[in-house]
Amino acid sequence: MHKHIEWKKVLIPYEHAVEELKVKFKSIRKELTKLGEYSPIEFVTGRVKKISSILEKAKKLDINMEEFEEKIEDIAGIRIMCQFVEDIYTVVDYIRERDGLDLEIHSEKDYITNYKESGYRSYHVIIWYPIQTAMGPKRILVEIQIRTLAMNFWGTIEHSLKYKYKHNIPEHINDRLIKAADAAFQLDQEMSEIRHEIRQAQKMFEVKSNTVSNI
Ligand code: 0O2
Repeated sequence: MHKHIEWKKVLIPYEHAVEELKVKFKSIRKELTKLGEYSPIEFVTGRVKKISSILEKAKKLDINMEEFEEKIEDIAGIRIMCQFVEDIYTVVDYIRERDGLDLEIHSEKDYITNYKESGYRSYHVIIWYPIQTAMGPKRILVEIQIRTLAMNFWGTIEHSLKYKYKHNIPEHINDRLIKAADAAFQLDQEMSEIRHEIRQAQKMFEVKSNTVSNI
């Protein structure tokens, strides 16, 4: 059996990192909104991977539990949702600009150009993030997933089906899911085509609601 791991202790810095990074990305949106500018970030979520999922992944990747913290890249996960595919790349640029400042880029996975066989689309940036723990400084891996609202809709549903069927989704449902992934991406492309009109309309709506709230 593997060495005994004090999970509660091990996962504290990961929880800490998720909280900090959520605040940082949410504040980009807050700042831009306050300035009356368009935010490429629609909303941000985060989670620490469940212990059972960490163990499952370690088994799948045949990882020794001595080294799981360097090998499992998504123990801490941040998810950034965008309205348009173009916004994803703006957010990726934000992160790249911070490389060497408050984070360090470990790697990038472009599952938009190279979408997965399942139909999964998202852009992943894996970073090293420094954290100050009660025991001193520590550097941990965090996976930042950047995706559109449509990609998120699909991903969330597919994830729950995978969970329901314990990774063995029946073929007829799988076929539908692949079709749905393509349809979601087509929706993203259609929205991109009329992006300027949508943004103008949203701006007009913002001005109007600000005027109303000033009365
Ligand atoms: P949890 O704990 O349930 O949130 P893999 O070997 O396929 O697991 P890979 O290629 O190493 O993954 O992917 P990566 O970049 O490490 O990302 C893993 C995470 O990306 C997953 O977390 C999902 O959040 C997301 N993801 C990757 N592929 C898919 C997919 O086909 N469908 C969905 N819905 N999400 C995917 P977990 O493992 O689900 O973790």
